[in-house]
Amino acid sequence: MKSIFSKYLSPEKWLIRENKWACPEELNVNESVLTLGNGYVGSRGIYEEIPEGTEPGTYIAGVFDKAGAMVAELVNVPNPIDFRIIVEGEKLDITRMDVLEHERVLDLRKGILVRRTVFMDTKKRRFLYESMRFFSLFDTHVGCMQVYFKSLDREAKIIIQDAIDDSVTNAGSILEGRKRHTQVVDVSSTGELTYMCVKTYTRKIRIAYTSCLAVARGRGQGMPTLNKIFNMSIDKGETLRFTKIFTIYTSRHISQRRIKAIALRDARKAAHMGFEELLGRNTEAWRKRWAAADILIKGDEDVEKALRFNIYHMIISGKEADEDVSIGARTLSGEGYRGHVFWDTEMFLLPFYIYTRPDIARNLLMYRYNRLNPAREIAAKQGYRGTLFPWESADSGREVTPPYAKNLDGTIIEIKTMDYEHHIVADVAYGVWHYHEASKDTGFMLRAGLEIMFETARFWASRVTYNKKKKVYEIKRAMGPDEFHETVDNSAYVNIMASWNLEKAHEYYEHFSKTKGFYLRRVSRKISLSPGEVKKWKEIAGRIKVTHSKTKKIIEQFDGYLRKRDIIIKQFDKFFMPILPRNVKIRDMSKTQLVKQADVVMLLYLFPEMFSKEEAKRNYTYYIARTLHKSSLSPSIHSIVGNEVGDTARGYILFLFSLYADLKNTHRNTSEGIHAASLGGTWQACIMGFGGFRIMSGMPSFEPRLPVHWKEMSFSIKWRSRNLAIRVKDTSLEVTVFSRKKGNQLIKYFDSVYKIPFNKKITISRKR
Ligand code: IFM
Repeated sequence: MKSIFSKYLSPEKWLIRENKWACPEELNVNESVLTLGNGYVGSRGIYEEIPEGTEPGTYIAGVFDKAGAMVAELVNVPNPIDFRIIVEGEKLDITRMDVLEHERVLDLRKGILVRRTVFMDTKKRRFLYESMRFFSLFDTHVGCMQVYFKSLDREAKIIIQDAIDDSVTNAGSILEGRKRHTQVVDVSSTGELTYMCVKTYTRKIRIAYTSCLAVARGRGQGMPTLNKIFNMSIDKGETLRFTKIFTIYTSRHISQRRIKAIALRDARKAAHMGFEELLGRNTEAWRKRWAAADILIKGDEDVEKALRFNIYHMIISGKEADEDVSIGARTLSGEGYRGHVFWDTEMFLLPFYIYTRPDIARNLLMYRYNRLNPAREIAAKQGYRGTLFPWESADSGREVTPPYAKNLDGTIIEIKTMDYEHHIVADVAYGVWHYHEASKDTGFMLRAGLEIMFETARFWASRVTYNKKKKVYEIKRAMGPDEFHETVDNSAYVNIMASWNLEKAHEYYEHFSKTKGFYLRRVSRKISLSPGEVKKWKEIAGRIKVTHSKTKKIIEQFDGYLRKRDIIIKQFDKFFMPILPRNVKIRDMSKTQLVKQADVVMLLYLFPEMFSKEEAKRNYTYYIARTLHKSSLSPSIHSIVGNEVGDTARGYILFLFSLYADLKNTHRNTSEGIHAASLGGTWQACIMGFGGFRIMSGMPSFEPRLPVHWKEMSFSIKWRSRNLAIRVKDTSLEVTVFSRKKGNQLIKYFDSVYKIPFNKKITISRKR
């Protein structure tokens, strides 16, 4: 792209390109893919002129509303990216005018979106339109957009329309139709700034916008204008420059009384700084984020770039310094799943933040902690003790799973996940354990982590039933990750996770009673926990039923699974992904052994020390032949386990499928937003899968298995206040431990443990 903005762009390996204008089917997909954001706000990659069929989406972390919806949903707030040029009666519009040249580029390294389009009107006059915008990662309330407009053939009269469009609506699921969640409560202008404040209907959250538009001719000084619609004339060959700087604040963190004053004050500061300075601060913030998060792959530049795309979307989804928001299943890039938070966060996304931005990981867990009370209410309502996190969560922490949804075959079905997918309880506990194990953040455990661990264990102790005859504890009528089988008894995933949760809570209790007795007593008092109750957890944990099939020598996914109709998948699509056998209907899935997503295989991944290599291989081999991967959460986990058990070719294909989930729209629904779990799963498939990184016996352990054509992979992980720079090669591991504290770092490489001195590059080698 030869653009006025080219000078800002990073090298090609950081650029995602839209080379041709998105045809109607791709329009909304590309809007998700090219989303900009900074954790605070997400803004879909729309065309500024708002063409027909576009789905503008601006979402602010934590801003939900319920007006007209079955359940609370992420609000599509007014859109600040609305800028139109009308040339003598014809709107510059990618869907209406002839487009002679077009390109958009998302710069992953800097979080900027650049566009260059040459339009031709009905009188065959050509116009060059170039734009660039970003939502600052440094000044997270600030966004900037610059537009250059040039008349290439003749002089022309033009009308400019600039807006913060408050008429946007949530697209509405197929169930309810479009709905608007905000109403304007204040519009005014002061000095060079326009101000608009809207209020959400049910939650009454105020969202305040300021905007400052400056217009310049050629290289001239920009003149601010308060006009939203105005006429101009442009000479042949002349260029006009429009610079829009806007700010967004909500009353989530600022009192309603002060919001206007703060918004205007900061808007003035931003306007004073100007485009270049704001861009510089944004670029520097991105540089720091990438320093911790980048993964370099020698031998496959395409994969490296696609991986960066996945990481980019996680960077723009993680909010700093906010213990009250989490990340929805479609991030802040679309309205899929109404912005709700699932187990996707703790099991798929959290590891990325744990190892690159532990403060954000901690926030995500604090979001759950701050919603323990509603979760206690959910447990009590279902007749249990402790805490039962909602299957789908929004702002309040109450259950927001909608009662109906669209099934894979397009039919509308009743949803049961909220009544049975109780594994969410142990998933959150697993997240707490994972974060603590990698960070040793004792402060977090004392403030929040222990309470989560104890209340989740308490839930399971009340959820199990004792089978006197068999002398085992059972969990009846639950649902594992494989949602094809809705209410099953003794799901292996649920039972093993429950057992692990009980065991871990007991272990933490013992450990902290010895090391931090005062604090432990405080937590225990708060939740009326007695040593007797904790002892019982241990007893239950050891006797929870998990069925192993003697004939097949595998774990049975749930009671009676192996008696279901056995169907082996034999056909695959162009991505080598399984095709549903013709003679099976989606509605009959529960009668078969077909699996939707990693269930038993998920356990193999989560508990590497629990299963021998042979066991892992047997189970993987059985289940992979029956798994349809009808969830974006599935391929990455199967890739990791496949790679570990020697199914490397398929492991790599599954990795690619996860890697390109959104770039290639492989699930055909990227238009509804980026698949968050796939982002995190892809990251884990690299670091945990190919890098072979796990926590073993409390230390970082590596058993790398790189794809054959990858020469090396380099990445960093944060480990207990240290930074480990890792370079993985076929037969060696290079480690540098950056640390302020002296002392060796123990690292396991295959079967041996090495003492790595700090601040020194060490290479460990092995024979092939
Ligand atoms: O959490 C997942 C679930 O496991 C499968 N269906 C989609 C949900 C949101 O991604």
